[in-house]
Amino acid sequence: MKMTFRWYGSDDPVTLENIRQIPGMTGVVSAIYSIPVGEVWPEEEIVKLKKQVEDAGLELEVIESVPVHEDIKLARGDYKRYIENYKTTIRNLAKHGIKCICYNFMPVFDWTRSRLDQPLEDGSNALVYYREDVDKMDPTKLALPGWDSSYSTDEMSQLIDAYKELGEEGLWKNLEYFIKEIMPVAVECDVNMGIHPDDPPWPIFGIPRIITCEANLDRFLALYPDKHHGLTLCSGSLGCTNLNDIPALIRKYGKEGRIHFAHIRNVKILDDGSFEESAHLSGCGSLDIVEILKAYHETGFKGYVRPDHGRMIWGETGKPGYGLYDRALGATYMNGIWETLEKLS
Ligand code: DNO
Repeated sequence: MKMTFRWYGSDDPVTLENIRQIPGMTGVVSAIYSIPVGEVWPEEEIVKLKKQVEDAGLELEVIESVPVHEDIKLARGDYKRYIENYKTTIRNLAKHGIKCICYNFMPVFDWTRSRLDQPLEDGSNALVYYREDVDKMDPTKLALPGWDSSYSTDEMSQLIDAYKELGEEGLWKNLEYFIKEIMPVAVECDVNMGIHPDDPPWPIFGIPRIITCEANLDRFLALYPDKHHGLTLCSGSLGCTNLNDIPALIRKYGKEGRIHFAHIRNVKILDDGSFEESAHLSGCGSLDIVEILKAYHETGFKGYVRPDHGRMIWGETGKPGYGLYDRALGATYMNGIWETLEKLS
């Protein structure tokens, strides 16, 4: 495996120099944030980003994410042009050494939480999803980091209605169309595409979500029978429900060579199905991180790993989930487990 760290570009309070000093870090996963969703990523911009990362002594082989325009997910408006743009972006990225692209097919909202700075018992704070609070939220007036904030309340409300009307099967159909269009290009360019599961893996606000469980991951992978068509297996997204057995999913899809990128984090599942993001250590949450790494190890995983969301600790402020300290602790913990597994095998 290759240990990486998410970096949000020059505006990220966590610098490349900080990241370089985390033991065992090979590179960052990043994106070009200035390009409107749906437009082509120009080669000059890619070269600039790559050079900036490499000058700091790190690699850039993974992009998280190339976002998918809502019109593609709804198969409406300019979606054919956006799909052509997506293909050009894959080609442009491949020309400059990108080997893996992470994306998602979540309607409107990427990850959803009820609070981004819930104080925990130990004085740190973390992202949480309390069902009761989410049920009271008005989705047309929400803004969370990582979401497209360019919609007005009216536009948001229309968008949500369009997805309600589309329903799960409609979304599957549009996903299938998109995959069958882009995958031949990814195969030709030898780029691994890793879809990120829906977070959380259940429908919210009446909007369908489909990348949620084993049966749906099977259905997704069957859409295109080539290893380049694969997963970003996110332990924290799929793992915030007991219905998903993460080590079993890793063993299954890992053996098939379909996991290209591993997001590893822990979550504490609460009795009513709510969850709190916890420190990576197994004892702090509901997931067994040693078992997760064992599953990757057993299947000979050679892909990219990154510590996922961390808590805010030691007074750090910054992008929720993406501070330096707790993610660095997570990476170090995982490197320790991996080294042990290597030496014991
Ligand atoms: C959350 C992230 C996601 C992920 C996208 C991939 O912190 O894991 O926002 O980057 O869903 O497209």
